[in-house]
Amino acid sequence: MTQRYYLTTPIYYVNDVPHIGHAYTTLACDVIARFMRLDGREVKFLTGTDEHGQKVEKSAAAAGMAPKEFVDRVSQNFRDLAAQMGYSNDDFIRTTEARHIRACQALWRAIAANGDIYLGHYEGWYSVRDEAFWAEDELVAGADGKKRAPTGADVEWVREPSYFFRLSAWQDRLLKFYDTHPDFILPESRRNEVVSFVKGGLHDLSISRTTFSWGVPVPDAPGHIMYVWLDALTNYLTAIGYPDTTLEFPRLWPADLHMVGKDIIRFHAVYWPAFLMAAGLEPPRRVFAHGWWTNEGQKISKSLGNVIDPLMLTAEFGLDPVRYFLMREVPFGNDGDFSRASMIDRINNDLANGFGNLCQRVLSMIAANCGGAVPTAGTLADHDKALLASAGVLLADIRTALLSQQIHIALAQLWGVVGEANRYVDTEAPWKLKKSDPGRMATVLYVLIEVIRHLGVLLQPFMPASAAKILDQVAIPVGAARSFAALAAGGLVAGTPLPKPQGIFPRHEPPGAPAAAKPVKGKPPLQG
Ligand code: ME8
Repeated sequence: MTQRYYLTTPIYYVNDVPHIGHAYTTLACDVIARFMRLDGREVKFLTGTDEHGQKVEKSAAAAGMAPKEFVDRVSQNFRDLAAQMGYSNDDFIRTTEARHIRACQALWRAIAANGDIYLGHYEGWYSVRDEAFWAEDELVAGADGKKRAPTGADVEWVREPSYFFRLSAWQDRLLKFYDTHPDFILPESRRNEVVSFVKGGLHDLSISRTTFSWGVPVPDAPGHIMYVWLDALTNYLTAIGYPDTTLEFPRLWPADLHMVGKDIIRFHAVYWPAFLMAAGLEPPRRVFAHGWWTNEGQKISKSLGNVIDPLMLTAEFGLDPVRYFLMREVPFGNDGDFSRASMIDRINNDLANGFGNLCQRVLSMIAANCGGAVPTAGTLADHDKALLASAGVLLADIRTALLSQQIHIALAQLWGVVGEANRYVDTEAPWKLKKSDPGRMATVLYVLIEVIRHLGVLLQPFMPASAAKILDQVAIPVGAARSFAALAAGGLVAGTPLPKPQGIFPRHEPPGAPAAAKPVKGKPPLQG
């Protein structure tokens, strides 16, 4: 049976404009989704928008619009971003859809049937910006002396009738679950944080509000609107048809991966598994919380005016180089800083001088010296076999890295082989063999083009368009021959005609700078 892989991004609040942070989370999922598809799995990759709650209601009022009209407009921005970034999501969920209201109410009923919901009175601090309740001892004093949430958001005292979820009763069961599922939360530092939060004791959670109306009505409780996080988290079930057991739900649940930013780990790793277990459902298999991007050392915020627009970035540097930079620059899970200098460094060093140079040297030598066709290999020496073996084990290594969301490691492994292949070109110096030993030259170039085929196939999840160009140039047709299964199935066939080589990874030159020197015809462009 085909293995399945169900992965999700957070659903984004529509009151914000999409920025690099949102693009980052979805990109990480896109890379993993593409990898899993090429690896033969049935993939469902979900993203979408979180459209209910007080925060959205307020933003709509500020824009002078009815909430529904407002969310219809701004949700489109996120849908457009996904399309413009070429993300391969299989669905885009909106929490205002009928299918979602139905799922939320079904989940509520399942939790209530288990006796984990009771009616009470909520009195305490609420932050609309965070859509979160904060305990007195979690508050901090702001610069103006006013109490604030630990996130810096304003808090207000609210008192209203409310339904509660018996979260306090789940403390031991959650701790046991973390214990028996050591990989449920990654990275480990986040897991430790969550475990110590839960060990510190859990309060029952207010899960309905009566003072606003923009949300999912609580079933059989007029005037009560579901807490927006219970509503939002349920999207992961809605999208696979819950509660309808004839749809994808029984096959795809539990989800393999919820990818989130570190800001919302508590909701995903504490509340969500408790809600699910209370409803008799399994928690997801993995919650991975990645780090936070800053811009040239500064927090990214609308008020600082330094929000990075992913589309501007890709317009300047190209989509694939931006994908590479974001996934390679920062160990996935850590915080990262966006700097133009490091972006340009990565483009010129890793892409142009590294991978680009490898392709250009090898393909132009084949074009010039092997009649523009895949060369015929003679007997392979041990070091030829060693390089082919390094390329051969890459798939397994990258798979292992991606199954624990170590995206930067996967790329480092790929580039490790790029480096190894470039060194092999230097030491074998095929341009010297042209006269002295043309048979050996053909063998060396065969080994190299076969390595490039591996690298091109494995690059697809990370840089789809660049990988496609590489594969076009080594004459691998679109389709099954580009799947991972084809890697081991067989090498390039000697004599296959190759198209005229073309540059894959151009250098980034600042506007107005002289163009890089062109390689002299017939000589390899770089030998060092
Ligand atoms: O929290 N660096 O939505 P949201 C990295 N609706 N990632 C960032 C980032 C940054 N500077 N800024 C945002 C919500 N993100 C809820 C989620 S899920 C059931 C409901 C990313 O629009 C990161 O993934 O505030 C973070 O968790 C998410 O955007 C927050 O998106």
